[in-house]
Amino acid sequence: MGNRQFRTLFHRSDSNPILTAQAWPYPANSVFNAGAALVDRQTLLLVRVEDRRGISHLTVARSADGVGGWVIDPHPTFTPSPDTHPEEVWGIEDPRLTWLDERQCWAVAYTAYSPAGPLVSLACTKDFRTFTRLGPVMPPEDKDAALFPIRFDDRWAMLHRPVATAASTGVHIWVSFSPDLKHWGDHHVLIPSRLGGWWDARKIGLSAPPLETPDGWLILYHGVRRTAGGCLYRLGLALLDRDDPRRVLRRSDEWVFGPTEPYELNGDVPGVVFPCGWIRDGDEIRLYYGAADSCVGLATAKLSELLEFVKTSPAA
Ligand code: BMA
Repeated sequence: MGNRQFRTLFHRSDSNPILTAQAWPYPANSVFNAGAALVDRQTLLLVRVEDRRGISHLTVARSADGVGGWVIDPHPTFTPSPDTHPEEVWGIEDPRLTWLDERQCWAVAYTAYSPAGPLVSLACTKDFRTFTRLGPVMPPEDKDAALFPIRFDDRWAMLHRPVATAASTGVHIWVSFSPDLKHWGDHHVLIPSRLGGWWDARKIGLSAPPLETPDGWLILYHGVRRTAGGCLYRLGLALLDRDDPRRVLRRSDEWVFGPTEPYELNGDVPGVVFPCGWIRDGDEIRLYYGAADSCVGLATAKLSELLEFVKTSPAA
């Protein structure tokens, strides 16, 4: 008899959900889909906060151990600026954070919700107090973007997820390049969504930013399964070539993390786990994810186990 269990790579924190709207210092409908960074040896989450209008902004929460004792900014930290950036009139959402050593700043790739649809915007910050906008970098509809921390042959690279409305086989993760973070081109489909009954059929998108490892760039992405009971958001892994992020080396067939707990199955959007950030601490990975578009959960994994799993996944 073989092993009758699927392998568990990610382990939920006993403290879940670690951040909720009830614990927020000001009125919030929901707090979810947080970007993550290690800043001054503290874990910093840039949390998406949705108000009762339905408009989102981003607020910083800090913790010494990344699990509890969160100190949350008493007011919204990074807010939409529709007067100067009309594309943000319906809010800013789902930030992914990347440290750019060359510029000595954190890049924030976020979704600006414009009347023409969601699009990708970039901003930079050194202190998570003031943010300098680079403005919109991808037209609608496009979201789920993150920068790589380094240049490849002198060019910055970004993963993102455009949506083509014409008869298409689904929406895929793309990679694009830029000399200056402002002008983007040389667009390639990188990870296509699958078809039919697959867990990641027709709609996928990047989750946390690409993580550099000796084996290549570890990619965590979400796949959306449409069911009669609604959509299920689950996570899979892929590995990109370290020197050429246009090359997918491996891609997991099976999803590795999905909604099972009450706080993931009940909320504004049931059946969703949606990470926007992870933090590496030695061999430990701490994954921060939005649960049911309502609260923030934490799951941990061993990087060595994730790599072992993805390296034994099919060649892409
Ligand atoms: C996606 C994004 C996320 C959200 C998810 C589930 O399209 O809009 O912000 O968490 O849907 O509702």
